Amino acid sequence: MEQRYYQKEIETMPVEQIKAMQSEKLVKQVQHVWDNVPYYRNLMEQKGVTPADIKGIEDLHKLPFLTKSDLRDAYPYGLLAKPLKDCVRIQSTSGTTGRRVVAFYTQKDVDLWEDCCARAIVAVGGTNEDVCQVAYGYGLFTGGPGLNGGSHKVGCLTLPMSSGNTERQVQFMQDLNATILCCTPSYAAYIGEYLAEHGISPDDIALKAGIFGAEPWTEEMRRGIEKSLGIKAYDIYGLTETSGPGVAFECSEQTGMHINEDHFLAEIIDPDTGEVLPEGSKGELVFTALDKEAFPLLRYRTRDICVLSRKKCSCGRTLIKMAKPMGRSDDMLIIRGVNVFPSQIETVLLNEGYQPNYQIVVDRVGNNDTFEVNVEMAPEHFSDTVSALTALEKSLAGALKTMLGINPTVHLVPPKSITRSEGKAVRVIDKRKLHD
Ligand code: DLL
Repeated sequence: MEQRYYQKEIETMPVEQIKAMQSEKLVKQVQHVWDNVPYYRNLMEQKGVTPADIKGIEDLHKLPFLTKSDLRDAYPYGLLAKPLKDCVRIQSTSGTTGRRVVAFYTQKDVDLWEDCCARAIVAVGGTNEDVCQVAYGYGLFTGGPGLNGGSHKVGCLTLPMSSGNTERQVQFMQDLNATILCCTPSYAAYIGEYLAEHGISPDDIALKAGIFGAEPWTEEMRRGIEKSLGIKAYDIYGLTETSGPGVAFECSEQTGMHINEDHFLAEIIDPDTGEVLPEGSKGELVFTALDKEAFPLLRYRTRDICVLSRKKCSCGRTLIKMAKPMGRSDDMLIIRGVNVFPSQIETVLLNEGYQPNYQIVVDRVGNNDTFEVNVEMAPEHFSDTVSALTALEKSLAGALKTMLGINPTVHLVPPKSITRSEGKAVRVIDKRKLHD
């Protein structure tokens, strides 16, 4: 693919220059927060740090962390760094895990966020000749508004579909020749399934690329989506607290996401000790927003577990890359004392020829954890005999045991019996929490 960039000078800037730029911005941002956010100033004072101690990115480690619980304590205005009259927008998380985060934006914040999304669209080959179908949710969720803004900046014809109503999605996709699809990977997989069921082949649609994120997904799932939609599937990462999608985006190499380092300074820390880890280590991702005016979080702990790499990228971008996050440390299940990530289970299922339609059910009976994985059968698994089905379940349980180290009970369930998601998929039902 011919390489195009949305902001070439930044995206291909020599690393030393990016670092110098980050240092300069960090010094200013720390002063801005100190002057305007008493909550964070108080955390700095508790740690005995003042803005004078922060002379560049080498001093970043001196600053205190911010966590989700700080966001809860400070809800809704406690971390706001600009008067409300200067803010033009809020976005928010769904709050399904008990944390509702409200993020504020000035017009400049919206503008820079949309630039980040525009970089992602151009990186997958998007131009003003493209038709970009945005099937992330619109509203408080950042997916729809972020990609919508990026698509406008690139000059694509934007289809602001929002999520859901798959029949209408496919109708517009065909009638208006959509070339780029933006949605969660689980919804993309569902659209692929819908096309196959309705006898629509990937050759009947004009899609060439997809920008999928907002939840963890595996390489195996990428290959499945690419095949079912006849496209290249690219990852995009972000979180409401740091603006939304576009903190990092994938390029033609498809080996991880470039972090928009001119706006976001990334660190990897040991989640238990808070110690900063060297490049290449696996740990918790921490972000410092360098340009945000209204909601400028410093050293924000994302809980996402991943690895950073400065390996040279064939796309020419010099921005550091993050690997696909393997899940959040708070998504990690501890079953019978063993750490289990839903993404590991997904990898096994797809390798064994199943679709990524599954649900993990964990419960506690007496002092023992029960661990069940419900997986939809594929048509080739249908059999008249119970013993054939039992053999398949046993074989899949064996493959999962090899990956995880513990033995699940596998239930093969009829196709379509697991609810499809139009947004983020619900993979885990942990009944142990209900008893606590
Ligand atoms: O999910 C923002 C977004 C929208 C990103 C659209 C990409 C596309 P939140 O709802 O605040 O924001 O959830 C943020 O989702 O901390 C990760 O755990 C997870 N996440 C986001 N992108 C990815 C990804 C949006 N590409 C949380 N891979 C983050 C894995 C992701 N996990």
